[in-house]
Amino acid sequence: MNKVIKKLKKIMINKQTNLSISVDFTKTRDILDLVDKVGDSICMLKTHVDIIEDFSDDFIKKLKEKSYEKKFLIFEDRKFADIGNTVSLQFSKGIYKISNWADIINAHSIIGEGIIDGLKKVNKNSALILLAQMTPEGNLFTKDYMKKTIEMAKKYPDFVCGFIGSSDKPDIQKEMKSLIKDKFFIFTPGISLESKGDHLGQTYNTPKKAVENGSDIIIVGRGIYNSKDPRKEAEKYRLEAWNSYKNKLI
Ligand code: S5P
Repeated sequence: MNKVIKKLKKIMINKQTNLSISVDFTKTRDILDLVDKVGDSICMLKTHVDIIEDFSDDFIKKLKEKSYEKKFLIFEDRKFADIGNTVSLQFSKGIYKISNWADIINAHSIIGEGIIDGLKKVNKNSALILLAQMTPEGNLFTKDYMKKTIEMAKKYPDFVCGFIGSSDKPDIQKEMKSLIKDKFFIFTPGISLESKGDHLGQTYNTPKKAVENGSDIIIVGRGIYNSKDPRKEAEKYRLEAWNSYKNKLI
């Protein structure tokens, strides 16, 4: 089993959570404040560093410290999608130097195995999630694409830790789960207890539904960080997701 998954499982069991926050704020202060509120409820924090307006190495230092203190992993949602050589540079160089700090990254499999090789050569400590599905309405992902993505991942069991799934096409996510069993995790965004969509194509399902359809980790953004009381809301999501999931974790 992938070593990052082992780490994640340990955190999930200790903290009784399969909730990941997606913190899509553009100011570092807002991100760090949110972590203080929801850190105890999450096993993973998902970032989009390229939307941050005041990014600095000091921010990463503080975020890493909080991740050690509160015990969660950091997933940089960069969605790499280029040739192996380019992604290896995007992963390790530039302003963000993602390979220095991200426990988990993700990439599009449409490029072929070269993208996995390019990322793997940079850093053997991070783990990779491949996008096997996506949540927006009208996307071009198919069942066949999902299956081919899984075949590709199976060649890299030490590096690939799982797949992005979507509860919006539950039959595909369920089939994905049956193909990967407990060898990989399914990470599912598009989760909300209240909203059904965002008028820009996003689709939502509840934590319970996502887990019933095979999800291991639910990823929640606006449903938590835009709520009046993110600490309370995160606990609500954590409880629903964990109660649906706890008996499945082996
Ligand atoms: O298919 C996807 C894949 C991802 S990683 N659909 C998604 O929504 N995401 C990400 O999950 C997206 O980039 C965003 O950061 C988060 C969902 O945010 P929310 O506010 O809609 O919960």
